Formats: sequence, C-alpha cells, structure tokens
Amino acid sequence: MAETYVLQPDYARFEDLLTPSEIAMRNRVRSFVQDRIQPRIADCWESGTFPFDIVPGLAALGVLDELPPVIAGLVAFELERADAGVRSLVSVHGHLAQAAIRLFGTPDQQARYLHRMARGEILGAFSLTEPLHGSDPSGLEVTARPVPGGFRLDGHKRWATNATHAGVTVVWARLVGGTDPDGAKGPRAIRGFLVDAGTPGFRPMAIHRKLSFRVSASSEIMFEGCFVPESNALPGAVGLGSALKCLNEARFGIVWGVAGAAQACFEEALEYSKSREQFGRPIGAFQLTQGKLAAMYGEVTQSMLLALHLGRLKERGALHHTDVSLGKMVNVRHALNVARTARTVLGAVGILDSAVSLRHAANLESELTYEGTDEVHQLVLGRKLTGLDAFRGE
Ligand code: TGC
Repeated sequence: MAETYVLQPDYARFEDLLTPSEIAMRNRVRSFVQDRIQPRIADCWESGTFPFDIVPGLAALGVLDELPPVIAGLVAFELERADAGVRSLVSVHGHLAQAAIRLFGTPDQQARYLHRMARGEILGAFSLTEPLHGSDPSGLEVTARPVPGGFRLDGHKRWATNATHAGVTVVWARLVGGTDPDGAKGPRAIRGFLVDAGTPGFRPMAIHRKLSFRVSASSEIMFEGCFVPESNALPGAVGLGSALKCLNEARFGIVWGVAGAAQACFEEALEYSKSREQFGRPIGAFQLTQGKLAAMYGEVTQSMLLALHLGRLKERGALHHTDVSLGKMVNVRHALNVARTARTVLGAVGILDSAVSLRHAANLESELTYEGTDEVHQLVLGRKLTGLDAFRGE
C-alpha cells in the first residue's frame, strides 16, 4: 500500500525567495507573537482593549524603527497573523507618524521624536480623516490659524489609531488667515503639525462599541484653541500630496498584513478539517472541503507573492503609488474571501472566540474601508488604466 504523507503548505516555496536575515527577523517576530500576543488576543478582543504592555517588547525587536521594505512587510504579516489591531499600532506609529516626521520634519524635529519613538518611549498617531471628510480629505475642515509664535488648531478629527495613547500626533489641518498666499483655499493649504500629548485644547477620546478592530485604540480628537508652536509645524508637509505619501507607506503595510491574516485563517481551517469528523470521516476528506482549501491556499499564496513583489520594487525605489493601490485592493479582497471561507469550514466552532477566522473577517471589513476604500483603489486604478478621472469628472 502506498505510504500516506501530508505536505506542510509551503506557499509556492515562498521562503526560498527570502534572504537569511529576512527569515531570521520573521522568525523572531513570529515567536514573540506566539508567546506574548496570541495567548491573550481573544481576551483583548472581548474587552476591546489594546495590550499596551507589549510595546517595550516590540521596541526590543526593532519593529518600532525604520526597516527595509521586505522586512517591514514580513513584520506586518506576522503581527497581523495575531490581529490587525496589533499591526495597525505599529503601522500608524511607523508608516504614518514616523514617516511624516522623517519625510517632512526639520533635523530638530527628527532629533526630538524619532529616537524616542524607535525605543517605544512614545507612540505616534496620525490624524487626517474627519467625520465629514473620509475618502475625500481634500475638503478637510480642521483649521490652523497663525497666531504669535505658532498656530491655533480648531475642529474635529476621527479614526486616528493610537491617539489616546500617543506621545505625538501628526495632524493635518487647513491653513486659514494670515498672510500666506497659499492659505485657505489653495491646494497647498493643507499642512502637517506635530501635536504633543497633553497640549491644552487637544482632546483625544476613545471610540467604543466597535464590531471590528476591537483590539485597536481608535480615537476621535477635538481641537479647541489648541496652540501648536511654530517649531512643531512640519515645514515639508505642504499640500494633500504630503499626507497621501504617508498613506502609501501604511497601505504597503496593509498589503502584507492582510496576507498574514489570510494565512492564519487558512491554516486554522486546514488543521480543523483534518481532525473534525462527520459522516465517519475527517471533513477534509470531502471534495467540497478540499475545493475550499485549495482555493484558500491559492489566494493566500497569490497574496504573499504579490506583497513580496511590491516589496522588492520598493527596495529598488520603483514602487508607484498605483502599485500599492493594486496590492491593497487585491490582497484585502483575497483575505476577506479566505477568512469567510475558513469560517464555513469551522462550522459552529468558527463563531467562538477560540477560533480566529471570524475575528479576522470582522477586522478585514474595516481594512476593506480604511486607508483608501476598495472603491477608491478601484478608481485610482481606473484612472491609471484609462487616463480619465472618475473622482472629479475631469
Ligand atoms: P489627486 O489630485 O489625485 O492628488 C493630489 C496630489 O497628491 C498626489 N497623490 C499621491 N501622492 C502620493 N501617494 C499617493 N497615493 C497619491 N495620490 C495622489 C497627486 O500626485 C497630487 O500631487 P500634486 O503634486 O499633483 O498636487 O487628489 P484627489 O483629491 O483627486 O484625490 C485622490 C484620492 C481620492 C485618490 C485621494 O484623496 C485618496 O487617496 N483618498 C483616500 C484617502 C484615505 O485613504 N483616507 C484614509 C486615511 S486613514 C486615516 O485617516 C486614519 S490614519 C490611520 C489610522 O490611524 O488608522
């Protein structure tokens, strides 16, 4: 009789495409996630809280500092295998807040913030979205009015991850008044500012009762006469394009992160299909289940390969923001398919918090929407393919 053997999924020998140092970093992060995060993630989800005591451990791993693109991607992948909220904390801190300071800050600002952020002494947040301005941030209404020595910020922001716990928040506001010819209406009127925790008139508040991203400090922020000194205005952060440059970095992290979530769901379903018996056989022996497993395996593998390809382009400085839109749109769709399918393999067990797939599916519903909705990325690609702008009908 032929020997029966089971191959571990190797995702088209994905690991062969990584360097030894990339594999070493991935393994270190995977161990940390398995030991320090996985055992408590269901409780964090249930209580709707982020386990902030892991931040020093994340800093010790080096993941709160700038990393080469593929390593940063692998880190996002491993963190989101645990939960998108964990990956988001690191993405917002690094890809958005640190990136803004690195790209647009003065040497003094970089010296004041970046080292402390890399060591996890302070967290970063990033605040662009407002209650009335999500997909179209060009209309944002939070104002920055020049006053002696700096600016006064007023208005209302929403959906800023980490803001309730951040030492510094990068805030995008509309310059009004003053003598600056770019003020108020011009395309260069949107500016970036660094707002320190505890600044009078800066009031971040937690958003509660979420059905997704429960392990994430989603925040709303009120600005009421919030004084920001001139030394905290980011001189290079001029115009919406500056904010969008930072979003590219975060979207790149999502391309990788959601592939990690998809892999976690697929592997959960695969294991379960081998042990769960119905009609006298493991459910993995049924053709319908094998069809689901094969389809999930294909989607996970495609996602990983696309993420890696974009990462290698980024290393060469050849990644265009429309490539990131492609990756974000495709990989979130794959991951949602995989998470939902995995839940069907798990049956009723799949609705308990001891299983991961439905939690990932709930998070992926947010990821379909944030950092550019699926629809925004479709239209970015449509504009690239046709040369016609569906956003503004020009
Ligand atoms: P558009 O005319 O296309 O562009 C204005 C300027 O920006 C440039 N640009 C980009 N640059 C870098 N990366 C990108 N992805 C870019 N997209 C556009 C563009 O070249 C232009 O530059 P310039 O020099 O010619 O002026 O702008 P538009 O107003 O037509 O809008 C285009 C659109 C819809 C694609 C853009 O507005 C968009 O991406 N909207 C989605 C916004 C979004 O993703 N929001 C989510 C933010 S997440 C959040 O706020 C929470 S923070 C994260 C957290 O805490 O979880």
